[in-house]
Amino acid sequence: MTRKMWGLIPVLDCSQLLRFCPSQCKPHVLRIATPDPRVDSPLCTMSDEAFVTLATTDSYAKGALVLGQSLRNHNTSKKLVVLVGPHVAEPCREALGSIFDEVCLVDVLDSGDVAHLALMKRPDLGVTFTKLHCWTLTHYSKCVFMDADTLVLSNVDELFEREELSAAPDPGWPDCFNSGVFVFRPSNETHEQLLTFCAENGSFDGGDQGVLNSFFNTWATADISKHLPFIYNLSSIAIYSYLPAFKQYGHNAKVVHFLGAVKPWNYSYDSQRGEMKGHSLSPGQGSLHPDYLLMWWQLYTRQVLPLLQKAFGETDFSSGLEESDQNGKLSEEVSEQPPSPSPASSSSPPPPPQKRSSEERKQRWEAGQIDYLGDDAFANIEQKLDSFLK
Ligand SMILES: [Mn+2]
Repeated sequence: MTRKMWGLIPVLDCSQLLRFCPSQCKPHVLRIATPDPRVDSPLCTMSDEAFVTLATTDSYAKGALVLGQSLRNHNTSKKLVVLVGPHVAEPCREALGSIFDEVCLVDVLDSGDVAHLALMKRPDLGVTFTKLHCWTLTHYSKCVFMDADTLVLSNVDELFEREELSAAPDPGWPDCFNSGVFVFRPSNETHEQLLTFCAENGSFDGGDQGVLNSFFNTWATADISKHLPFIYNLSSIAIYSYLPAFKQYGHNAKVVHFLGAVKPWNYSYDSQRGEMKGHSLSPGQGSLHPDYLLMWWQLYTRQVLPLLQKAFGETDFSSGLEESDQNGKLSEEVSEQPPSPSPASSSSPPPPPQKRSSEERKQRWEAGQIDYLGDDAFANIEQKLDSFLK
């Protein structure tokens, strides 16, 4: 019912946005989508609670689109808000506008206030300051922030029963919370305190997680109800570091977090074969669970890509898709291979993948060179694990 309303939200283009004078902009966030048509409409879901995410680049915008759509697919009753940085292209914002209730442009450089001053002092923390802007969404009483590299597997509206600041433990240092998913209460006062704190103390990890853990520094010990179960922020890193626990509890997972340097959108996908292509990876860098990765790509190709194609129109953009030609051979893969020595060999089938001995595989695994899409695919690991557990 509410979905029909999205078409009514006017999305302003860049020139329209420029008419907003930054110095007159009292709120820290420019709301691109005007709320008026919704407020007056009886069809509108009245919710003063929202899921909030952040996209600072076009790649992260893809992540935000997938996350937003996954929340819609699981029938959230909450509003969806995306904060976008100034570098996100107009067509991406337009696509975001068809999934999110609000697309808010955050330009810390233009905010002319505490945020700007903080940025002058700590220019390295630009993205962090952009994320902290979520505290200025004071037209909501409570929000759940979710990183654009998360994916929702079931309805998670119950998170709104929690208080600020609720979050799940970080898999790397469980006395810290992971800032990929957290419950917070928007407040201009908290926002200013956070910025001042940030400008004065910096961030011990260079990002928002360091700042937030230093600021909400009693999280580990004060109130267990603020510890979200790990199933609300399951990272692939944790899956591989404690597989038996994943086998025991993994099926309850509600939110997957693609932590780490390699994100789902850094892979490419053959939609005809329904396969991931991991060749953009250097070995050992990635640690994404193939099943969740596939889920991300399926949602992206079915529900997000059409929106991007519509918004970009004739303009080229990187879809991340690879097309198989009639022979079922990947065109992009072919172009990456060295030229064939003779025309005859180019039509012969590709050689079977090299079989590694189990000792060699073990060595590669221990050296961090894990073949997540091949020998070390989750199905194979699970099989091995089953043989131990039986
Ligand atoms: Mn993240």
